[in-house]
Amino acid sequence: MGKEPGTTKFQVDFRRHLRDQNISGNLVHLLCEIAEASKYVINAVRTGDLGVAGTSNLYGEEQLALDVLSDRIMRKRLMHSGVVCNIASEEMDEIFQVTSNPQGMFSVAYDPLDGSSLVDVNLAVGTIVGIYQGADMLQPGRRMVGAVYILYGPRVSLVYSVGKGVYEFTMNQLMEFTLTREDIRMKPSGNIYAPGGLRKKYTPENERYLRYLEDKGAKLRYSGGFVPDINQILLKGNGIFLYPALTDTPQGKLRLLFELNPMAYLVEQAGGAATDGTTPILDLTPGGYDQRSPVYIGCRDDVEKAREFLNGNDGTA
Ligand code: FDP
Repeated sequence: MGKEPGTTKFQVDFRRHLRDQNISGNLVHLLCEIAEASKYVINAVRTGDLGVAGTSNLYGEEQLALDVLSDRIMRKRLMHSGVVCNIASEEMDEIFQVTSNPQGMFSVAYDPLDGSSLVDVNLAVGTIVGIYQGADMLQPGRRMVGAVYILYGPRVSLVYSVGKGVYEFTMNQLMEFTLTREDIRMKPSGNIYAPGGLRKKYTPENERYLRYLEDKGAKLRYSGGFVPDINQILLKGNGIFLYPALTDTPQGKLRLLFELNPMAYLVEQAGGAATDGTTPILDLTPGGYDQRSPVYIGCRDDVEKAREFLNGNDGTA
């Protein structure tokens, strides 16, 4: 809080903003703990060891020392928050139970360092978090009580929603998050596209959809990091990100609990949409913590168009 040197604008910090949102004190506390943890993660990203950890995660992916460290930072903070009963992380093999009494507690699913293959080339990465009331995380994402991501780019920003709109905070020189955008809204349709996965493995329906986007003049904007790619689309209010089913991986790549649900929650809150091609992402019931899903996420009309192409209703069949 207070005035930033050189400006006359009153800075609204994260905690103060949350207190005005009419949400429980426990949820305010949890969100502030997540924001605090991100300060240590960015410090690790900026100065930590870029090498491999010599371990692999649940998906058989080699873990970087930074993946392991970021995971530890997040987990410790959540464990000691006093308001979390269960923790699931993309980097852990099983659920970490903090307490067996979920009364008044939250469960948290997170990806501590998404896009970590970009760390060694100094591109933007992020942390993604989904918050559930009680002990159960294997329920449709629509039942989440909040979602957050933190983007570690040239600046550090935090975007969150607790179902009352989407807000962006940016870290200042004192490492405080101050409000930079309120009530972020997406346009009905856009002209940016971010297509994940190898294109030669796209199915004919997906290939036709991509051609449709290109023919309508959409610009390619794909960094290979889910957080910065979604951040661009969400904050510009413009465009679509897709990671479709590939011919050899029908479930695509991205994980429902750790990546898709939190982003779908934020994008829907901003007036956008997210589907797996048939069903809204937030209505999918996860079969397990490691469930993946194809995804089309962004401006409402562009997502609807993807659904039409995938279901053969695009007029070309
Ligand atoms: P990464 O493997 O670098 O961690 O799910 C992780 C992710 O990156 C996303 O951040 C990104 O959108 C996607 O994978 C990129 O996958 P492709 O390289 O197959 O496009």
